[in-house]
Amino acid sequence: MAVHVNRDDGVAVVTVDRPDALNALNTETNALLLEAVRGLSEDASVRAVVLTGGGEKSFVAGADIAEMKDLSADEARAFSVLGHQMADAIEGAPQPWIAAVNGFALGGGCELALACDIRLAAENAKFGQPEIGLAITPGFGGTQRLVRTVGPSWANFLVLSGRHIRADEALAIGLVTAVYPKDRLLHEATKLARELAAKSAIAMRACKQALRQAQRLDLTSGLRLEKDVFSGCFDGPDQLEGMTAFMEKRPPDYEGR
Ligand code: CO8
Repeated sequence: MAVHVNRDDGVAVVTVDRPDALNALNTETNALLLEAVRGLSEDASVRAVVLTGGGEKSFVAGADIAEMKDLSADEARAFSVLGHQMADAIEGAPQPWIAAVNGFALGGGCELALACDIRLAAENAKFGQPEIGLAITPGFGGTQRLVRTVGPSWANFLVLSGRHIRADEALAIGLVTAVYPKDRLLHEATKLARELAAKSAIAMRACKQALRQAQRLDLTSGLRLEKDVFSGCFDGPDQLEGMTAFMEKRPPDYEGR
């Protein structure tokens, strides 16, 4: 199987594992990944997810070029739709998703990382949207999410040139939030996931929903949504427990409601 899911104490680690093809996404891998995302979204015991690539060299080196080569326009649309469904499922998941980028994150791989809530990189990671070199555009959200994540200046440069950038450059432009030595990346990503998993699941979901909508709504509508999600937190027991625990100088014990 090209996708593995390991659950441990509220944290799931999802590994895209086709190292012989640098974890390129073919239809089968996309379908397995989508199935994994949907399964995890329905599993309330999983409160944070880490996404990484199998092998030593790559997170995901893009969509599978060998498979894409002979697609018709209609087949290419179906391929792109599947990719978009996966990105939407990750964005819409109740838990935070952390991309642990352990090597090449190119094309669909960079776009997959962009669908995650937080991106961490290993020092050897490389990012890029090389599609222009194949005479196609990004097709898995890259033209839209990259602009919203790093701004039009860097997004234009990356998409129009097809050049790869290093992890330190990705950090400088805000594409990732931290860079670690390769052998520490998964440890750091899992540590962060555990930290997020310990928060109130209902508040995490509400924050994620509001942040996601910030990419889609105009400011007035977004600020209205924030009032709704903020006040909604006061409908469940976690808010009282969180504030009581703070006042009593003890860790909170959340119900996730
Ligand atoms: N697709 C298929 N096979 C791949 C891919 C890929 N994207 N990337 C690497 N491979 C394969 C190679 O063909 C090679 O296979 P083999 O050993 O059988 O020859 C193996 O992986 C190892 O690769 P290399 O020998 O090339 O390794 P190098 O270290 O020399 O180079 C690179 C690594 C720089 C990553 C190089 O492999 C490369 O440039 N790969 C292609 C990267 C790319 O262009 N990605 C974008 C693809 S287009 C895309 O993602 C569009 C997304 C839109 C829709 C998505 C819907 C889900």
